[in-house]
Amino acid sequence: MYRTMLCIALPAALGWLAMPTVAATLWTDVPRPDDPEGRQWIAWFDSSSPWDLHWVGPTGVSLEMDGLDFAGNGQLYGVMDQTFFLIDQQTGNAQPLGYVIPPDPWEILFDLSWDPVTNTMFGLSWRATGSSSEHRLYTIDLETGQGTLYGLIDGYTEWMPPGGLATDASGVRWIDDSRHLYYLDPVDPEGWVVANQFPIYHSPDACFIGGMTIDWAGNGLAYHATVNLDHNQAELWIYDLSVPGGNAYCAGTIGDGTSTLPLDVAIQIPEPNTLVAMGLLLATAARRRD
Ligand SMILES: [Ca+2]
Repeated sequence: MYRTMLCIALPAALGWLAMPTVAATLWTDVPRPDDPEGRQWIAWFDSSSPWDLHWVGPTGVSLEMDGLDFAGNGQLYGVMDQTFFLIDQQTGNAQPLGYVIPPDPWEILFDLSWDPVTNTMFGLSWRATGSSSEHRLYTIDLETGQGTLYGLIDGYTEWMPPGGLATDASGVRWIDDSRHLYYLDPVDPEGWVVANQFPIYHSPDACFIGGMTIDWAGNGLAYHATVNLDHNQAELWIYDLSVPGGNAYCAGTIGDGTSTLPLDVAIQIPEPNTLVAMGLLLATAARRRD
């Protein structure tokens, strides 16, 4: 509880009370503290109480997923390093489907994001060699896991990788660095994707390498799982993208905040449930027009 209060106290003064209160269900992959084998588990939580994890089951993979997202088919997918997984939502088991890119010690995938406009899974990678680094976007085949290079990100000046990739309802892709969010332009003929800094300040604390998702079918808020290095704990941050320059706050620790390493904290929302609801609404509307 002390950790949770520590997390909330400062952002509250920055506008927390003005934030919308509609909650989302978020999924993550973290080591379960009371698992004697120390395995990685799939879990879900409510965005209003991220410390209260509901355990699904162990992934069977030795390391944590770097990214998670649901596709339009209702399935949950994950990526770890270069491998793409299908994750069983009842057991937590992660089945490897294939490599997004060939195994490579210099390039790893950091997050996934389902694009609801093009119905395509995207992956964000970081390739670092010496003092230079590149950030790349791939499209990913849901059956084979194979990636196709979509574009190189330009305008992102941090050497470190962006931790999160998320797509909003209009198909705009967002990434984050340790302090800011960026929105991406569509890929240009030269294969570049320009990153534009969004004037939202993440936190006075040092946070980096997490996972990000946007509740594009619901309240439009962006949720970012991150490790706060000043507090040395895993936290959930929430951004209101409709208010430029304002409204970012910490909702609390993820689990007890102590069991998550930086690469572990990818979160996603169960978008398919909303898709089904939207489909029913559209079908009903169509019948009324007939
Ligand atoms: Ca994501």
